[in-house]
Amino acid sequence: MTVITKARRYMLLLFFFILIATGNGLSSSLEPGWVLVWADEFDGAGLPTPAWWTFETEGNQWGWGNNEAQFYTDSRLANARVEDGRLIITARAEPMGDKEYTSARINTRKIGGWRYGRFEARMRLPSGRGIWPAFWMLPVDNFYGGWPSGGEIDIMEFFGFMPDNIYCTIHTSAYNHRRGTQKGSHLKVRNLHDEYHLYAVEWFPDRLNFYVDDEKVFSYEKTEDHPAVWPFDQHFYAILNCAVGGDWCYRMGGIGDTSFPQNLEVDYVRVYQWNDGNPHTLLVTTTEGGRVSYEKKAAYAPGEEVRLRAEADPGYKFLYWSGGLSTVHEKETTMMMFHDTAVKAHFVPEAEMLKNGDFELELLAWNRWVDAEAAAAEFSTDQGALRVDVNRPGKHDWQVQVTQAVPLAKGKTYTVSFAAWARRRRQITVRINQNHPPYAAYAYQAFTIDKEKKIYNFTVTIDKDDADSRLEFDFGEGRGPVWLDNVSMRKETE
Ligand SMILES: [Ca+2]
Ligand SMILES: [Ca+2]
Repeated sequence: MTVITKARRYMLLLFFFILIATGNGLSSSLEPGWVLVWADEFDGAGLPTPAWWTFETEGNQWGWGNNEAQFYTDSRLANARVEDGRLIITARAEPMGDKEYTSARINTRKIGGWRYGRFEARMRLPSGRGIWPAFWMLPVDNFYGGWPSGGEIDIMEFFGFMPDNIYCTIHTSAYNHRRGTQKGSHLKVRNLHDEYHLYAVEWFPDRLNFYVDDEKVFSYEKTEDHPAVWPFDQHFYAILNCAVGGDWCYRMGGIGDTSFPQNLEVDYVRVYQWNDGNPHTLLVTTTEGGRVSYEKKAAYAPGEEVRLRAEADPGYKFLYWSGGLSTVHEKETTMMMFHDTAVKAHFVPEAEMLKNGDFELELLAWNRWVDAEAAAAEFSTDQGALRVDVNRPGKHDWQVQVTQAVPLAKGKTYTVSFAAWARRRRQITVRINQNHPPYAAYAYQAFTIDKEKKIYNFTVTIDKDDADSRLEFDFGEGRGPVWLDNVSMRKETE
């Protein structure tokens, strides 16, 4: 379920007012326009609710980009448990994998994320050098590419080597810590470890305001209508974790003799949407191949729930939503009207294996990679097509590549087609290959493309089963911009 039902919401609201009435540590200054749409009060016992929370472990191999010292476990009570009305994430000094510490990192991505709203968590923080708890947000769909292009919202970060300081930060492709240009601020807060404090961000279409309790720490404004500056127009999900170590920590003297275990205690996470009191319009469109049924109205009351059901025509399948719903949302879903909203349902022919082959959703579903020691390239979308600017060609075509994962079945025939053009006549290569080392090719073909946009295709029968393979476009052998559009890969049906 993606959105809580009316009854559940009413209960939450009631609960919320009772808390205000009893003065139970809640921000008393919460403006009445905020409507609670989702919450986890952590009232149960055991693991955090599996329907809402996913344990993240895939970065254990590579240290999550910061050489972090912990091994995040999956569904292990010793590292994440709900107890006495709280979530407790525990960092422990114990070897696991090739790490010396264990901990947990959980996210709400499977709910589908939220666009705009107030996101808050009431938390009591662990302490000690090397301890790095965070409450933060990442995009559900990488429309603008991987980190940092998609954006990151750090509602609360605490670094054990900087006692009493809470950091609020945003990262985008123009402003990020890799460049040392991230935007943010910090606030001195007392009793971070003995008392609960409320950490919140209020996210509007044109600004992000960060708070600790009632105090505003930082505000980031949309100064330019460009995703490099403002990628915050997509759905984001929440993350809670307690990291240990990390590059900044090592530069500041390391983990030292901090005592373990250390607990991050979370009383609740709540998500609100802003009710501006106005009715809102809903525009529903579809691609070819299906329709959407819902109750059509000229305007919807603020907060009104609209049930949407996408239905594919014969020979087509539903792929995902875009606009007011993220691609995680099911084909039958409910949305609440807090903004004028446009939603689009995407359908493709049943035999189609690719997502976003028309680049209508920017770079969604496409992976980009450059062998940075040999070549340099930038990827963007340009008038609805993929644009690859090869600034420094490599020795090999595969040193600049765009890929999408596809499963292959032995004995099946596949047809790849695409439109391509380039500023100067050149070659590109299309490969169907392993999506894992040693990236062996099952099939490949080189194409000569020129200034004129043309459609190319090739058909191949694959002699192996491989669930983890991919379609790969290689651009590394020529300089200058290349465009790609309407990419399709279809499995021949008997
Ligand atoms: Ca609670
Ligand atoms: Ca297109």
